[in-house]
This record gives sequence, C-alpha cells and structure tokens, in this order.
Amino acid sequence: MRRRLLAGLAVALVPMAWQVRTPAAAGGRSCESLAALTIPNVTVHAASVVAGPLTPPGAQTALTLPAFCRVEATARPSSDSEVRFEVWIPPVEAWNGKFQGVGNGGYQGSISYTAMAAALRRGYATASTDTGHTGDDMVFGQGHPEKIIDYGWRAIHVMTDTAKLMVRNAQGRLADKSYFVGCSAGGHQAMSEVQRFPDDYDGVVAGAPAHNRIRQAFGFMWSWTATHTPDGKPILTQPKLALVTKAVVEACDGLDGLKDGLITDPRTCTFDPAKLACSGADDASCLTPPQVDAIRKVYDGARNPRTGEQIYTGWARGSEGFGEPASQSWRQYLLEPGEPSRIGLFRYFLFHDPNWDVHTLDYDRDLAYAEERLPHLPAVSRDLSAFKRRGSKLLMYGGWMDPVVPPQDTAAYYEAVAKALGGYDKTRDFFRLFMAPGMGHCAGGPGPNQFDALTALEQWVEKGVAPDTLLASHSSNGKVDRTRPLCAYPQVARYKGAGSIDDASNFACVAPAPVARPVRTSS
Ligand SMILES: [Ca+2]
Repeated sequence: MRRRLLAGLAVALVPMAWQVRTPAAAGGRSCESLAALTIPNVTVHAASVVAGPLTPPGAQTALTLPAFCRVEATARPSSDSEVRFEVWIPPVEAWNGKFQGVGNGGYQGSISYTAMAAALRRGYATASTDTGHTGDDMVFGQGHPEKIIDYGWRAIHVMTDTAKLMVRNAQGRLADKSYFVGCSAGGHQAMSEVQRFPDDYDGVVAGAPAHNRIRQAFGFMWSWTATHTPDGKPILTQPKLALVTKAVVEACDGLDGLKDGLITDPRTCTFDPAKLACSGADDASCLTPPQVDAIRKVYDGARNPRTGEQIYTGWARGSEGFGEPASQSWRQYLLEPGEPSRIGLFRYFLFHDPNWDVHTLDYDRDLAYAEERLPHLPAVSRDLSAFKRRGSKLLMYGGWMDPVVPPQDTAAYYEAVAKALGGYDKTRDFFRLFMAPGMGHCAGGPGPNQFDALTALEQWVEKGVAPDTLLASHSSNGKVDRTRPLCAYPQVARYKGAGSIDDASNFACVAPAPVARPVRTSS
C-alpha cells in the first residue's frame, strides 16, 4: 500500500523512544517481558527491541525502520499446525494507538516484512504470519488437512487474536482501532476475516481479492489448457499477447467517450481476436487459427460442459500483455508455467495424487467435489451483515487489466453482495469498491494505479467520512504524468469536457452509461 506521506513523520517521532519510555506510567511492560506471556497454544520465541536497520530472513537489503519491539512467535491451533508470526510494536510515544494486520501473496508461506515496515512507519503496531507453512508450491497440504485450514483462514485469525493481546500487554491497553490490509491472497484473507470473523477488524482493505479460491483454480486449469497444446507447449508468445492488448485498446478505448488509452470497463468491450487473424503465413502482426481460438477460450472462461453454466469468469480483454514484465500479462500465471498455476490444489489439497493430470479434470463433478471438500478455502459468502452491523468498513479495489485475478469476478462479487443487501444504497454505507481502469494486479499498468486506500479507510472508520473517490496517479520514470479519480462502484470517472485529460480535477464520478453486457463472442 502507499504510505509515503506519513513515513517521514513517524521516523521523526521515534529517536530514543524506548529509552525515555516509563512502563509504569504507560501501564504496559517492557518489550523483553513479552517473551514470558503464557498465551494458550502460542510459543513466544523472542521479544526484543530493534533499534537499527533490519534485514528480514531471505532478503537482500535491510529495512530502515523506527525503533520497535519485535516479537517472534509460533501458534499451534491444531496438533499439526506450525503458524509462525511476528508482531511489531512501536514504543508508546510513537504508537498511533492502532493495530494493523497485513496480508500475504499467492500461496507464499513467508512473513510480509515489507508490509509490516510500511505499517510500522505509520505508527501502527502490526503483525504478519507465514500462514502456517513455507514455500509457494502447495505441497505443504499433502497429508496435512489442518495446514490447509491454517492457510485458508485460521492463521490470519489466530495471528490477529494473539497480536492484539501482545499489543495490549506491551502498551497497557487494547488498540483503539484495528485494520487489515492485503492484496491478492491478502485480499482473500481480508474477505475471510470480514466473513468469518467480523469482529476482528474495524476497517479492511481488500485489494484484487483472490477469494474465489476454488473456482479461480478451475479458471487457471481452463486457461492453461486453452493456451497450451495437448503436450504442454504454449500456443501464444509475449509479442502476440502485446499485439492483442494493443488491438483491444484501439477497438474499445472510445466506448467510454474518451480516447485516453484506457478502457473504463472491459465488460463493455466485445473485441474478437479473429480480427487479427493471419490472412496468409504466420507473422508478428497476426494470429494463427489456434491462437485466435486460445484467446477466445480465455476470454470466455470455464464452463460446466453439462449445464453450460459459467463456473468462473474469463480473463479480461486488455489483460493479455500490457507491459514487459511477466506479471503484466498472461505470461506469469497462464502461459509460461510448464503446468497450470495452482495445479497443487488438485494434486495435494483435493485428490491426494501427485501425478494428477489436468487433462482429466471434470468441470462438473470435480467442481462440486472440491466445493464440498474444501469449504475452508474460499471466502465468497455474500452475507456480510455481521460486519456491517458492527459498524466496520470494507474498502475493496481491483485493476481492470488484472491478468491474475480477473476483475469481472471482483465486480460480480460486489454486485452480488449489493443484491443480497437490497441494493447499492444499502451497501455503500459500509462496503465500497474502487475499480481502476488500466491497472494490473494490485499495482502497475498504463492507468493511474497508485493511491492511498488506507488513509481513505482511516477517514471512514475514524471520522465517518466515506470515500466517494480515491485519487490515483500514474508515473513514468518516477514522475507523475496522469491523475484520475477512482470512483465508488458502479460509478465511473467521466471527463468534464475541458482541461487536461491527465488531471483528475477535470473528471467527475457519474453513473455508467447503460451498455448491453456482451454475451459470449465465440462458441
Ligand atoms: Ca477511454
């Protein structure tokens, strides 16, 4: 997240804070004494003041941080659990009185030190967990159903519970407010907390939530199969993906009334890759018939072959290849892996067969089986009423060019929650979604993609000022070259008709023009 604003201030407040602190006056206790806490199922390995740069395990560079109390611990909520986590607590003089849990990425089992550092610099006490395993390959779930539960929801909740207690013991009082901030898997964790433990957090930032965890994996199987030959060779290349994105933007940029290189809502775009079909031999400027077919299938998304039901959305038009890095195209998760991303869910979580072959996947029976067997994995309940009733706030965001978590799924979830609650008006008072045109996965992309969601959420939770817009910026070579408001869904930013299209002040949030949603564009 973006927390540059307050970083300097927090650093300035900190010098020698631990030395001048008087534990008795603060009502708390020394950092070192936290090691003696006797919390059920929790082992505290170390508690000590860090007063200089910290190089996290596995990192190449040191984090520059204000002084803080570092607590390292392991929770064992089940006999097969091994949930490592850390809690970082500022000295009382530098503490903003609040707690922030931070999320993870992918299936990665590692503590999110960079996110913790950002929270600490803002004055937060903060915590992160490795979610109960190490590594990213999902083998940890083989024969360890409890570890899958830890990954699915339990590690974050246990971390939250325990960290709050540690903060209380260090500071002499509970935190005034608690926030959770995460993107991707962190967005999934955010939604799991909102649904399963609505009392854990007062404010939650859920970026690009990968919370439709099972169906997204079916989507990965579908899209990988669509983009590879039966013997596993990729049908598409990076230049072809970039070619398609360029053509998509050319075709659909103007649909929103402004030619600015951005598609306000790719769901309005019906671009057919057959428009790029080679008329003769294959070359860099065209698509072969198998390439056209592959792209159509990825747009269409996974379907139940028996009922025709869409079981997971396709990937968005415009997300094919909008940047050079593999993460800014279908390359990282769809094209380049020699096997489908998340195949481990089927091998190690579901079928317990390390040799399971994606070509044997049954999109009908296997989906039903997965949803019955792994109910702890997704967080897609539409009933957020307990979180709403408590007065907590949820700020969700997504990028309309996201090549990892298809943005249509994020928008569809918001629409479904609004429908369950009786409309957008009954949803906006506690849950708002901000979709960013031209933004990739959590950040990046040709559209404005830098914004401070946490400050907006703090204003909402602590002052009752709900965010109607988030001010987003885009930079090239470290220089801001465009600003644009992100609007509370379903509103969109519309150009007022005068002034620079790179200046947010020349845009207003309005209801989207009614556009017939495209149905399938290929069979
Ligand atoms: Ca446009």
